[in-house]
Amino acid sequence: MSSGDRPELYDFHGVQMMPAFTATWERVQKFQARPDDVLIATYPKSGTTWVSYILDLLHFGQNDPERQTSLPIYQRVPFLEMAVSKPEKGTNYFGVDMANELTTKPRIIKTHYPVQFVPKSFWEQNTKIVYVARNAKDNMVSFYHFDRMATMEPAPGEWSDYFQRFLVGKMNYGSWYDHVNGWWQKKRNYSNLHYMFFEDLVEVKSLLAFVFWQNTGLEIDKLSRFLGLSVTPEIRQQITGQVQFDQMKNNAMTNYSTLGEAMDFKVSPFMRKGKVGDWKNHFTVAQNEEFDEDYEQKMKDATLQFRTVV
Ligand code: PPS
Repeated sequence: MSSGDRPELYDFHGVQMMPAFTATWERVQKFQARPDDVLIATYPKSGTTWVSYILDLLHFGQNDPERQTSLPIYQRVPFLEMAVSKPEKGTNYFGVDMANELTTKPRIIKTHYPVQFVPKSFWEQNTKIVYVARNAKDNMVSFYHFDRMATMEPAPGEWSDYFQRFLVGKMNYGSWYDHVNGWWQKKRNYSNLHYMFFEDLVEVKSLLAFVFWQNTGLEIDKLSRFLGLSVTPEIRQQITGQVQFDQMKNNAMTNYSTLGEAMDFKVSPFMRKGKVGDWKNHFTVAQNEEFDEDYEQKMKDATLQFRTVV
């Protein structure tokens, strides 16, 4: 699975993980969440950066213009469990320290942990949590291209092997199926959890100009209500424009171009396509059939539904 200096996955409390996300486990588990923190939780490649940016703009977009031009999203929203010290690659990142050092109110913090790994103080403090899920097919494709270009990830190998690995959960952060279901179950007994979907955020362009931005805007409304923020229609429209794919792709604060050598954009950019349905360009007919059959076995909870096209 690994090649060159790419890391290996290993079993960590029953989940496939890589060392960069478990090295500070004890300290992360002791992290002291606060009632006014906001945690964004996702399976990798589900729209984390997109929703992180929306959260940041909702909270700080109006009153801190300098933040918008000088602080990359991965510094504004620390990645709690990430621990990487590779000065030769321009990377030195300890998310737990960065989260502890945040001076903003709220502190917006990112994690890819499955629900059972989340530090207990988040539950004890009744912290607001936003979970973003993306349909498995597009999630797999996005993860594949990310693993090709993110030099700190395990090497993806051939697409056909990657496809099989995804089905059995041999991915960094384990099984997509367990992740999305675990968080969905949590909603039943933890009301401060807002579960949202990548597909709902994507704009469906209509010929009628007045319905442009409708979908992103609706999701921003729902998020604002959950966060207890009142957002004017003007601000909602402004944020909707700022978080469209092309805007974020061209924004050095959101496109990860400032990260150094940890990502090789010549292989694939971080802001790659941002589409629903790109899986159709990757899945063979046979793979699609195998996937659908397997999916039916694994996704028994009919209340959790994904869209693979918009
Ligand atoms: S990470 O590394 O886990 O934090 O990645 P994450 O941010 O979760 O997911 C990256 C994918 O989200 C897409 N993206 C967007 N799509 C549409 N619109 C906007 N504004 C947007 N921002 C990020 C990004 O392009 C990755 O998906 P793919 O399919 O690879 O393009």
